Amino acid sequence: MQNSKLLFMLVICLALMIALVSGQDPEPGTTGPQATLTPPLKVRVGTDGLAYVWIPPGTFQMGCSPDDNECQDDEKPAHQVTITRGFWMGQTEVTVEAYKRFAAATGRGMPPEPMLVDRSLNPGWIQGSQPIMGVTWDDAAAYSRWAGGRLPTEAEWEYAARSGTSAARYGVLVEIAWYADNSGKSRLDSASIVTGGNITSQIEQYARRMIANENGPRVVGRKAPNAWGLYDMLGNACEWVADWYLRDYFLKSPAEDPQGPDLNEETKLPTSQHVLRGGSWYNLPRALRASNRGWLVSGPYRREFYVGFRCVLGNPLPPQKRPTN
Ligand SMILES: [Ca+2]
Ligand SMILES: [Ca+2]
Repeated sequence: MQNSKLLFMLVICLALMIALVSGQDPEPGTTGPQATLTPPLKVRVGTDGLAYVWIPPGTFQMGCSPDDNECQDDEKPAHQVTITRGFWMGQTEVTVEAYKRFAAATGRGMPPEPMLVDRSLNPGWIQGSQPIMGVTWDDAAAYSRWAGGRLPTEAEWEYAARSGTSAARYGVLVEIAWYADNSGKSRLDSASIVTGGNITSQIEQYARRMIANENGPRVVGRKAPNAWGLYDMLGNACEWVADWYLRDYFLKSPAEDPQGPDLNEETKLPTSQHVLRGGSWYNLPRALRASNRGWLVSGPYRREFYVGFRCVLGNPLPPQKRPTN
C-alpha cells in the first residue's frame, strides 16, 4: 500500500516535470495544476486506478449560499447538515480511461459516444483523460460498486464541494471550472447567446453556438482544486449523485447524513429522477454553484452528453434517521 502510494506520487511528479520541461500548453485557457495550494491531507489510489481524497466528517450549511441571488426554490431553505462519517472521494471525475477498465473487466461495454447534436464529443473514446460522459445513473452506480464504493449522497457532494467555504463557489469561476464561457476555442459570454424565440429554438441556438465554438469537455484536474484537493466539482462533467430528486426535500431532510427522499413514499412522481450536481462545460455560469440542483427526467436510464460522475469509498452510510413529523 505504501509502495503503491509512493509510486503514484512519483508518477504524478514525473508527469508534472514532463509537462513543465516540455513547456506544453495542454489546452488553451488551461491554468495547470496549482502548486501553491495546500495539498490534500490524505490521498490514496483506488482499485479503479483513480486518486481519492479523504473528506473528514463535519457540519456545514447546505443549500442556497448567503448573498446568492441566483438560487432556485429547490435550493431553499439553507439548513445545517452534519456528515457524521468521513469518506474518500474521487479527486477527479471518473475518466474515460478508468471507465474502460471497468467496461472491460465487467463486460458491460462502453456507453455510446456523447453527442452534441451530430458532433461526437470524444470520437472513438480516444480522449482517455477526459471525464466519462453519457452514462446512465445505473452505469455510474455499477462502476462505483465495481470500484468498491458508491455514489456520494447529495449532502456529501455539496459538503465536499464547499470544502469549508460558504460562498456560492469555492473560488473564482474561471480559475476553478470549465463551463460554457471557457470550454471552447474562443471565450464566450454564454448568458448572451440566446436572444429570443421559443424554447426549442433557444436550445437550438445555444447548441449551434457551442458546436461552432468547438466547446467540449476537458481533461480532468486542470483547473484549481478546492481546499480539500478536489478538482472540477463545478463544471466539466455534471455529476450524478445517489439521491432521488425531490424539489422541496430541503424543507424536511434530516440534519444528519441525509440520503434523499424515499422514492415511493415521498416523491410520488410518474418517473424517477436522480439529482445532478455541479453544472458542466455546457452550462451558463449560474448553473455552476455549490448549491445548484439539477435532474433528468426518465431517471436511471437517461444518458446526457454532459453528465458523468465521481464515486466515494470507505464508510458505508449509516441507517437514515428520517424526520418523524
Ligand atoms: Ca464536475
Ligand atoms: Ca437548478
